[in-house]
Amino acid sequence: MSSLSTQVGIIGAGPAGLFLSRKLHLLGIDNVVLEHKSRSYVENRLRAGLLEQNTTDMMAELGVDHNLKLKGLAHHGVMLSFNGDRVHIPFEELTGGRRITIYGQEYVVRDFIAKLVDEEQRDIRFEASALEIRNIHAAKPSIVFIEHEEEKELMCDFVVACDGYHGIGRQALQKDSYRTHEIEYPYSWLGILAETPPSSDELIYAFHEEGFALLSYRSPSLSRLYIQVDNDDHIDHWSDDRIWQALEKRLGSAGWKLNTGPIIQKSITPMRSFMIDKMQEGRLFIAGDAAHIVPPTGGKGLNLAVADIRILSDAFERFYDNGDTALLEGYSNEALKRIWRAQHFSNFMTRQFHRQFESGSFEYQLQKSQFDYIKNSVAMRTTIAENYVGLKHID
Ligand code: RFL
Ligand code: PHB
Repeated sequence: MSSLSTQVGIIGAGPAGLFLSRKLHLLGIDNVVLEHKSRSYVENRLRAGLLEQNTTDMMAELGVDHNLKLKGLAHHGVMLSFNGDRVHIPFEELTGGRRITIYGQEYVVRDFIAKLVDEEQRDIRFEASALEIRNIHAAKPSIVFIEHEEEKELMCDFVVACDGYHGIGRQALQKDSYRTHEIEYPYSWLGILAETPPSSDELIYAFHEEGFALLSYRSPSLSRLYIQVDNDDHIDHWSDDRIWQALEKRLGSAGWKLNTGPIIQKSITPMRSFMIDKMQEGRLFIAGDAAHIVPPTGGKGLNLAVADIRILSDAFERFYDNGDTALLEGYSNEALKRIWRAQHFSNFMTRQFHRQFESGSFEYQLQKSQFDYIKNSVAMRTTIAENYVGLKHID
């Protein structure tokens, strides 16, 4: 088996792997990224859209914010709706000027790959699948991977698994050494991308008796919208007309009109909360979706992945600077504080805005009463605003 070596071996070229690779490179730490899909596949994977200020600040620090500055859309507030009754949450006013940027994850990924591969010819290997992580308790762990049908071994000082929920990294942790938490919600999101100008300047999260709906966008001429569907529903049951009717009804409020247009992409995603409470063992570190999934209602997944990378890259910086392992050993505990906060907020937004209970039932009345409280209380609106934009520090 042919062998190569680096300081940090990274599995996965999603946001976590790409942010980490760039940051380590700027710190002078050699790294190789193995990505099992093709470049065009990862560049066109449609997912998140909402970037916290912590994330856009890090893109600026990494020098990958040129297109973000040109095309990112500043998002100053959000609209929440309950059966057509709306309340506005103005972020900047409630959080001392912090804000959100709407910029698709697919654009973030393309910008990083252009920087790393086209500009800097770095060692990012697409269609290279990690098969096994070896010797995580030894001084030189390795990743066995397959590329062009040939098995190879990447020798490293450290392995970082940024390989998403279905990756192999988590499986390499000793089975009974950590706890797993998981909730499967009894609904999914049907998401569409449509060639039509957004019908609102701000995102709208709506509870409706027929189910949740979310209005978001990607550009002044592209809208991104989601509706709640059943877990066993199928995309073929949803004609374009049926989707637009559902959106119109669920997002509707007096005097407001939904813009429609050609739907260019549609897919269904199940909603789940998932996490492990230990993200390191020996010289293996787990980051991003590989360690935690939040339902997308809080817009936190990508932002959490980036937050993990900030903590981990600071720890590598310290280690390669003076051999101090304290920050590496503290990585998991440090990252978990923000992960729990995001789990809580995402779970709250999910339960608050999805339909799960009969109208008039006890649980429904709780949802309704909580919405009325949001409308009536600046304190509650502030709580939502500061969680939504993301806390700067969590101690
Ligand atoms: P990713 O993006 O899944 O990347 C993991 C990469 O690892 C590769 N891989 C392997 N490579 C080599 N060998 C192997 N054995 C491998 N196994 C896997 C995979 O091919 C892949 O390229 O994880 P990462 O980097 O942790 O990033 C996480 C984010 O992608 C995710 O949290 C967000 O998309 C979640 N999310 C949202 N997050 C936000 O912050 N704001 C949002 O507005 C938001 N909206 C969303 C979302 C996710 C959604 N879906 C589809 C789940 C909306 C939706 C609908
Ligand atoms: C998106 O624009 O894709 C998006 C926005 C907010 C969310 C989830 C997804 O909470």
